[in-house]
This record gives sequence, C-alpha cells and structure tokens, in this order.
Amino acid sequence: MKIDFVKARQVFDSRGNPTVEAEVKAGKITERAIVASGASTGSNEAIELRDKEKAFKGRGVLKAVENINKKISPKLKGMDVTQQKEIDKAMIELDGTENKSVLGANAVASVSMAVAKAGAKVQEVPLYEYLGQLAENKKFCLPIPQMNVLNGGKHAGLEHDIQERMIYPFGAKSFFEAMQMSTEIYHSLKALMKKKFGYSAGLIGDEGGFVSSEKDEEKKLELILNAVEETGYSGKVELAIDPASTEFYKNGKYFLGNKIFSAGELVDFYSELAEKFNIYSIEDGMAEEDWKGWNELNEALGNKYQIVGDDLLVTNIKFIERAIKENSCNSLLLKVNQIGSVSESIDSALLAFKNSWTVVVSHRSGETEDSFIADLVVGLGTGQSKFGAPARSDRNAKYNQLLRIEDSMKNSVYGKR
Ligand code: 2PG
Ligand code: MG
Repeated sequence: MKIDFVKARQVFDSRGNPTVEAEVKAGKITERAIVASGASTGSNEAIELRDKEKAFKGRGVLKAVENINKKISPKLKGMDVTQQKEIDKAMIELDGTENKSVLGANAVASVSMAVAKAGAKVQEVPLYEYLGQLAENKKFCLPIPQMNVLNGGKHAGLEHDIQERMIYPFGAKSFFEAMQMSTEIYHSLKALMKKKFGYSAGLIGDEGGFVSSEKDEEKKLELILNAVEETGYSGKVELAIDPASTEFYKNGKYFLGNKIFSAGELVDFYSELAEKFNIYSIEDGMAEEDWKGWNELNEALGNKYQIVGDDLLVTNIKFIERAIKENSCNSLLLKVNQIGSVSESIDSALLAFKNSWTVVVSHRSGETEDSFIADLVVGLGTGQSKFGAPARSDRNAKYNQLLRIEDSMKNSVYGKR
C-alpha cells in the first residue's frame, strides 16, 4: 500500500504544551501518532524543533508541522507504507544532520510511529505483532511496570531531589494483577501521605505520582514500602528509582537533598538505599557527562542491580556502544523521541539485547493519549516498562492498552528481567 500523503497538525500534551501529531494516509488507511516531550532531557537527544516565537512562549511546533506537510510528505509519497526502514532512512537522509535538527525529531518521530501503525493495518496484524516483526521478535511479553508513585525533581518543581520513586510489581502473575497491585498501593500511599503531610500531599506531579517536599529521602521511600506492606504485597514488589542526577550535578559534585556527594560517595549512598529499601533498578544514578562515575557505579552495583542509562545513552547506538566498552551500565532506557524514529529505536534495543542488557521502554514526562509505546514494549518483548503512575489518562492510555493486549492473547507472558 502506497503512501498518498502525510498531514500534520499542532496538538497538546499533558503539560499543556504544543506537540506534533502526524497523520499518514495510504489508500483507505489513515493512522495518526502524537509525539511525547521530556523535561529532564539529555543534552545529546535528537532535537525537538520548537518555533521560538512569541506564541506559546516559544514552544509552538508549527515549523515541525510545516516540515512534515511541505518536505516529508512529498518525499514519502508513493513509498510502500510497510517499508518502515526505508521510510525512516528517507526521512533521516532528507534531514541530513546527526540529530535531526533540520526537520525536527518531533516531526520525524511522529511520522515514523504513524507509518508503523499504518503498516500494521495493511498487514492486518496488531501493532505489537507488527513491531515485533520489524525487530524479528516473536516472544511477546507484557512488561513489569516501573510506576512512578512519588514524583520529584523537575517533574514536581523540586531541586536537589530524586526525580522518580517507582514501585516494581515483579511478583504479579499477569499484567492485570500488576495493575491491581499498583493501583491499590497507589491509593494506600495517597492516604499515608495525607495523614503524614496534610491534605496537600495528595497533589500530584507530571507523571501522576504524589509530591512531597520532605527532604529526607529515606522517609519517602519508607512511606512507599509502608503502602506496599499495608496492601499485603510485600515480597512481590520491589522499588526502582530514577534520580535523573544530571539535574543536580555541578562541577564534578552531586547536590542531593542537603548533602554534597562525590561520585564515589553517591555510589555508597545508592548502595545503602538499595539494600535498605529493596530497590532493584537505578536509572541515571550518575550525570550524563560523568562517564567515570557511571563506571564506578556499574562496577560496584551492576552485578546485583539493574543500572539503567537514560540521559547517558539517549537511545543512540553511538552512546550505547561507548557504554558497553566502558562498562557504564547494564540496561537501556528506550525513548522513541530521544533518537527520533522507530527503526533506530529498534536498532538500539537489539544492540542492548545482544550485549545481555535489559531494556526498559519509557514514556516522557510530557505525554499524550497515544499508546504506541504500549505496543512497542510488548512487540520488542523487553519485559519492562516505565510509563508513570497508574493514574491520569496520559499514563493510563498505555496501561489500558496493555490490558487490552493481554486480554487478546491466549497465552500471555508477564515480565522478564
Ligand atoms: C526520565 C523521563 C521520563 P523526561 O527522566 O526518565 O520519566 O523524564 O521525559 O522529563 O526526560
Ligand atoms: Mg530518566
């Protein structure tokens, strides 16, 4: 089925910022995708093109929209919509830069995802199965969700703070059960927070988790474990954190809470936290430029814990290759808009798998109703996701899609790590 045209428009994300929606038309098929947007972004991410004009305080995306309508659409016209690799390659060539700064990664990624959805329709298979085909994977798997129930850092207006504290229901038997466990814990936590910090502790951050200005990290993690205990899920739930430490790194030091840490001291701090609070996964424990610190962290904790690279790797094989060489981490956080196309995202996952890393498919803090990444995580069979709290429809759009997928499968598999 040949592409007739691609049409784009400006729509809005969960933070009320403009973002790009692309619509691919091929014969009778019309498929749309909306691109997400980060706040604590890695400096090596592909470029999100913003208008930088008066409208929307500079955050408009009409230039990216125009790039789709005037440049990408004529280029892709007539191409077979099931040729994902060729289509992504054509857009990358049309852009001509390493970081998609001409067309915008938001333009390219939204078209790339819409093309994949249309390809699945042409082949009459579910999107996850189609994405699995692109990755030559048949072992589909529902993910263990890392759910950010206590938001912090840039997503909650806090400085010198761990950004995400997540529950990780590895002991569920199915994704359905994982959702039950997680939502029950979420509501228990809400009640505990209100009791301890007052009514306003029920307010939430960008990813649907609660927010507390409590400075003592241990007290926050303790509350989450209390909620896990109260709901009767101890032994089935571990924790995961994303400090997003680039945000509190300056001149070779880490400014977290009221303390200043060297990389080595921070490794010791994480080691104690992980031991004490049953933390399985640590993402961006070190700053993106602190490659030496990353190596220290992975050498010290990598054989016991999942050490995930996000800002460090930006879903880019160039940085993944370096991290493999320098033994920097053992897991990839995969974000489609960080690299800007479906094919390149899949290549990153495959490189990680080849090196016995785990892969966690991730949302952005600025999300939308688009549930593409739910199908992506099942199709790639990575077994782990990070889509935020089990609340707010921008996050639950993904969880509800995962429930649909699980429901449609005869013998579904839950979780892999
Ligand atoms: C992260 C992400 C998603 P953002 O740091 O992992 O949780 O945040 O989208 O703001 O980069
Ligand atoms: Mg992160």
